[in-house]
Amino acid sequence: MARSSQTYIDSFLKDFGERHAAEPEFVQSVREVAGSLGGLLDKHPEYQDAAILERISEPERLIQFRVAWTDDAGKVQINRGYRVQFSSLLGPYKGGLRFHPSVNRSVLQFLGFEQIFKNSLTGLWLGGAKGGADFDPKGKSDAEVMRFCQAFITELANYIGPDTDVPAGDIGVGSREIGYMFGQYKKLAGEFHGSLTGKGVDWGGSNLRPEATGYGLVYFVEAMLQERDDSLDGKTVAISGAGNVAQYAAQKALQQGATVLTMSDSDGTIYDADGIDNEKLQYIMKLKNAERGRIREYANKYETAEFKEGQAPWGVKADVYLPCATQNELDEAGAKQLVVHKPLIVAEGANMPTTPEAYQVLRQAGIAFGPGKASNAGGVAVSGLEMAQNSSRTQWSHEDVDERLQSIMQDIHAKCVKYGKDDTGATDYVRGANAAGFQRVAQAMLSQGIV
Ligand code: NDP
Ligand code: 2IT
Repeated sequence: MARSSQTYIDSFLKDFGERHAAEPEFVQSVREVAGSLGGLLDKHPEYQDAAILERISEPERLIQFRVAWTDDAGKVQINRGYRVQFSSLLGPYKGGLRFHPSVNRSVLQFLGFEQIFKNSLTGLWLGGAKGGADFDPKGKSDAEVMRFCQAFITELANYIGPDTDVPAGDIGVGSREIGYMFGQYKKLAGEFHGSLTGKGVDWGGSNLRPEATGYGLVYFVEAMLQERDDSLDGKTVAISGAGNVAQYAAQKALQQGATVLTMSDSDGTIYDADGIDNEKLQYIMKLKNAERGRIREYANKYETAEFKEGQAPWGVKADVYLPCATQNELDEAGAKQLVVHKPLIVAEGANMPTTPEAYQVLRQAGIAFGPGKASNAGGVAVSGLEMAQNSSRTQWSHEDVDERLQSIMQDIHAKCVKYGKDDTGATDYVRGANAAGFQRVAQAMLSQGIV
């Protein structure tokens, strides 16, 4: 006999929190999802009986391995590598690889858990996974990065494949790293197939994969604005981060007629009151992607800009905020700074950049909030399209992929509205995204039996 949903969720979260006391990010992400499911579990008592929540919050497999490599000075270096194969309910395990010193089991389990529901929302056949290593690419030579990537993928190679598990990029893993890993993987496998996404467009990659997360984020924001008969045209946008997601979010925001005021990295924020236009964005792309420089250099080049050392962009007044750097970068203090500017929207390009306390501040201020598993799903969606193109040995045009991406983001937005609309007619995008993503997973789990 099922208990009341809320009692059940509370008791589940209490047990989960105790079992994972040393994994705060993982607990945070599970809390966020489970906390949204009251209404859905009321309607589906069978989910409780089948222990869907208990099963889906336990990774199917967690692989940890040693990565040994040699630096340019000939010194032996050791890093810890991981792959969390979280759920294969909806397709091959799918999710990025992160190379950053902060990588650990907690961070990767949170990211893998998020990925299950994000991938579910895309409507594609994608399971959920995440992986990476506590390797810091900053300050490493190209040759060192190549040797590390080769050592890393040599260990992971036995566990991945086009129908098994398909990694891609994330923080610290871009086209350079995917190239080195693909080269080594292909040599080991003796076959050329789509076992990684984010490949170069001339050697198996999809058009628009580099742009997809940032562009998808802006398409999602446009859909949110359209709900209130508004658009990005003429709006000001503050972006955090200066990496892959931030760069292409900025590019698409400019195309939509917005003014981009900020970008940042872990040293601080550049604020350009005149706006970061296309030419200035090209400079940032070259600075970050080719020269691997720091965002502060922008303020040396452009007099209109100010570098705010050690600060995030939340103190700058804007209509739309797009956190695109990392988890928990928008905290309660940041949210309090931000709400003073009475923005329309905060939408997450990064995974879980908003702390639960910050989210409450935004919610109480009535700011529309796009949660990452919905708003940043464009990247993995185009990865899914890359897999489809690889399987059929074809390549779709830029326009074709863009059309599909727009349609997927609008579809995700519609699901959030369908599952998240409350009695007042307002949409709770967090509840909508979690309930819609969870339901597809839960139905698959019921159908596939206890395995
Ligand atoms: P990149 O490595 O290209 O860029 C990361 C950016 O975030 C850099 O500007 C980096 O600054 C900043 N950053 C990283 N860690 C921190 C930190 N601890 N504090 C402050 N700034 C930090 O990564 P992506 O753009 O690919 O990823 C950004 C976010 O988007 C991540 O949360 C990722 O999980 C998420 N995401 C990425 C997708 C993708 O397709 N790439 C898809 C969906 C989500 P610095 O150089 O100083 O470290
Ligand atoms: O967080 C994410 O969705 C990603 N890093 C992209 C994953 C993917 O497989 O393209």
